Amino acid sequence: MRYAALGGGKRVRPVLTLAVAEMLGARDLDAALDLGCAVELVHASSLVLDDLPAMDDAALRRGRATTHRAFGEDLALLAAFALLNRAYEVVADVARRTPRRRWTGEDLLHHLTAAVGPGGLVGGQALDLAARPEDTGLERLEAIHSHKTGALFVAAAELGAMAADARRKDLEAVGSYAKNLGLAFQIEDDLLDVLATPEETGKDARQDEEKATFVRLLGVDGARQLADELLRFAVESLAPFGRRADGLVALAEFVAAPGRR
Ligand code: GRG
Repeated sequence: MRYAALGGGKRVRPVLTLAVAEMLGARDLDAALDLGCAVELVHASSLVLDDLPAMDDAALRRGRATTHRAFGEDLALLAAFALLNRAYEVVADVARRTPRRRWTGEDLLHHLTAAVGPGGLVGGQALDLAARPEDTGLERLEAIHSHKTGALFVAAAELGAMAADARRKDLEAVGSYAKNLGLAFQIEDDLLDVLATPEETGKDARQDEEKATFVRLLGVDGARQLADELLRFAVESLAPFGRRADGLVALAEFVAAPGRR
């Protein structure tokens, strides 16, 4: 579990949780940090599962052996389930110790678990496994990745908003930001798969070569354009927050950077 969760990674999702909580004036940033860590544990769990031989069969992740290559498939599976359950335990602990006016512990857990299940990571991965590149168009690709990647970004932002006891309309605004940010992030990930070296990405070369991807469908320039458009939409959702949103705008700029070499 420690190998899978602590071995590097950009920590974009927990940064999102914290930045949203801070922007919306959360008093208890420790609770927000714990919620961000719960999201990161879910993410780490999903990477272990995604790398397994039955899925992507990846050898390299974050610049070193994938968890199953280092510890065996049996322990990797157990670590993935344990990370997922630890994530839910962390959310339940936060709920137990922090009184909140608008959002209950059930709300926190519901938003995270829904992002993992059939309407989130698991559903997106199933759609991805079933997708044949030759008949996967833009709409389907967006559906795959708004589940596989976008849903956890949305949950990360919403948990940050809940930690700040945000009003529903603010929660929806940051959710819309995160949905577009998540999709743009996935497109940048696709761009890196073709433009960057394994030394730069820490992953196997051309891992997505056989898959339906935004770059395969739109080309490098078309994929960049779509990512830019999504990032513009993302930043537009932050208009109600004015300068308080500077941190989230900077996060969108960070997401746009890697595929631009
Ligand atoms: C039950 C948790 C669970 C998942 C089962 C395997 C699976 C379903 C889903 C896979 C989801 C997945 C791996 C999506 C890819 C998302 C993505 C862009 C990953 C790369 O994220 P980065 O760049 O990675 O944030 P680092 O290493 O920086 O943390």
